[in-house]
Amino acid sequence: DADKDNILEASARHPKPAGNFQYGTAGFRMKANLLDSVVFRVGLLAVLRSKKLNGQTIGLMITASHNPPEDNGVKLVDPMGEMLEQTWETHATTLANAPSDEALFAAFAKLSSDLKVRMDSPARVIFARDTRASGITLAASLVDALDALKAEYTDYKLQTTPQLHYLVRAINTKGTPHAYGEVSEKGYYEKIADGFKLAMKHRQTKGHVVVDCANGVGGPKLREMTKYLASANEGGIDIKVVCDDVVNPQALNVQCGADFVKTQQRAPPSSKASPLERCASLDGDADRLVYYFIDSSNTFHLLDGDRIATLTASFFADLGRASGLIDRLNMGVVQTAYANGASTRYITENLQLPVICTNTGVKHLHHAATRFDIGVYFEANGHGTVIFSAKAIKEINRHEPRSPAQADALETMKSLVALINQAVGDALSDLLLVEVILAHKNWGVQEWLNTYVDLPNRLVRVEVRDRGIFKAVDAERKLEAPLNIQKEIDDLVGKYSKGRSFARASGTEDAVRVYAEAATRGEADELAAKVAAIVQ
Ligand code: NG1
Ligand code: ZN
Repeated sequence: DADKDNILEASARHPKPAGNFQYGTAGFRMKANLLDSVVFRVGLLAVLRSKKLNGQTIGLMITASHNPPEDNGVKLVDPMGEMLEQTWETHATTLANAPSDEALFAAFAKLSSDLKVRMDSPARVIFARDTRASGITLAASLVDALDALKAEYTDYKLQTTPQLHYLVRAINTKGTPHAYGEVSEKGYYEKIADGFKLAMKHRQTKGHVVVDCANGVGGPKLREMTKYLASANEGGIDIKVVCDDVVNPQALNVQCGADFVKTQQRAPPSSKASPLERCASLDGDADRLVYYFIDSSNTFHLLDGDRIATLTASFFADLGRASGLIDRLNMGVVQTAYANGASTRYITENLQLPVICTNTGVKHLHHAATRFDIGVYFEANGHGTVIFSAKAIKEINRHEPRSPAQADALETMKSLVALINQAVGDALSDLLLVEVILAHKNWGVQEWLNTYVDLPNRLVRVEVRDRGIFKAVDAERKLEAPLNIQKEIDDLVGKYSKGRSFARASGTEDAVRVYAEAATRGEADELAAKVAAIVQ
């Protein structure tokens, strides 16, 4: 039939190179020169997915986030702006690995019949890319797939990953009671800026915030967003954008950005931060955010995803109490095993909120957070957000405040529902969220840091012969295979005060990661080294 001829003809222009591809935690990610056929084939799958969902719009993002400039990647976004449903990840892997054009068509036809896709349903896809040089040609490969199957599509060109998620959700909820916002980039800024302005009524940010944009798409987009925000002296915000060179594609994520700051535990070398100056870093596609500062004795302090989670959770608990809604909404925090033990303890003991620990990867955290009415989730690396249940939205909207103080807290709560990108972790939205909270608490970075003391910790990457043999259980905190390894780790951990350690195979790199924390720096390093030796 026509689809067959079109797929075969188009696929011939996108031959598959040797190698095995896998749709992992972050979609497909690799050297950009290997991605042409992968993107083409993911395009075919996006069409199937949209048809399967009766023409709801599916998103496709071309990015490799914090990875080097010569890499790229592709991932799909489901109708509500969530990550692609997990069972479909396997289908993506199947299509990507079909050895020939004929095999690709056969796999495509089998999927559409197995999944009972009605091929006469409409298909709608939107897509965007980060600033990588390879993005334009990869988008053209995608268009080839969409044209072959006569799908409707819109190219949103340069967007942050969370902006694309926003657009997908806005399109699919348009005209419904759950409408998310105007379907445009402008609509995205307006929604966030309106929430921010309302949350900042009668409040002021202290000084300015310097934002390192990893020389990625976050730079121009953050500049654009500031146009929608009032200046600091009008109750707005003073954002100083740095590391925003998007002219030289080789600069992306190099010596700057959230991943650099988190893994190196230091400021970008180009930083001119003065003591106590509020600094933040985004990653290459602006879905991760970390804060940091240097203190008066020039010591660097990182305020990572755990810190953003604790700050946010504490603020929502405050708002819950102050608005009178606390008894009607259950709140909680979702973390992974990489969260610093001190943060977990602060949440459970000081904030008296429940914590759920899940597997690594935001889709797991997001899913677990739906169990709360107000669910705060962050990975330690700075990727996360807050989500509100339908019940929470209803309670917040219908609550009758009994005092001016309740009314004020309720208004702040409502404004944050608009400000927060509930579709996915969003560095731009998270940045404003943090700024709002600091302004409300009248805190600077030092007060924020003072809430608790992080346990010294160490993360090491261990190259092993076959990471496939490492099978983790219990939210990746224990290894059930290879046999007996866990007992060795447990015995070792028992010898350290406040010791905790675990090993798991990375989902994105060919390595095992070992994490350890303990009462002192020396002990944390030693424990990590010893567990690494067991794993090796
Ligand atoms: P892996 O490689 O599976 O550890 C890393 C990050 C995750 C997550 C994914 C996706 C750490 C320890 N791991 O996963 O948090 O962000 O990449 O990008 O930071
Ligand atoms: Zn990212």
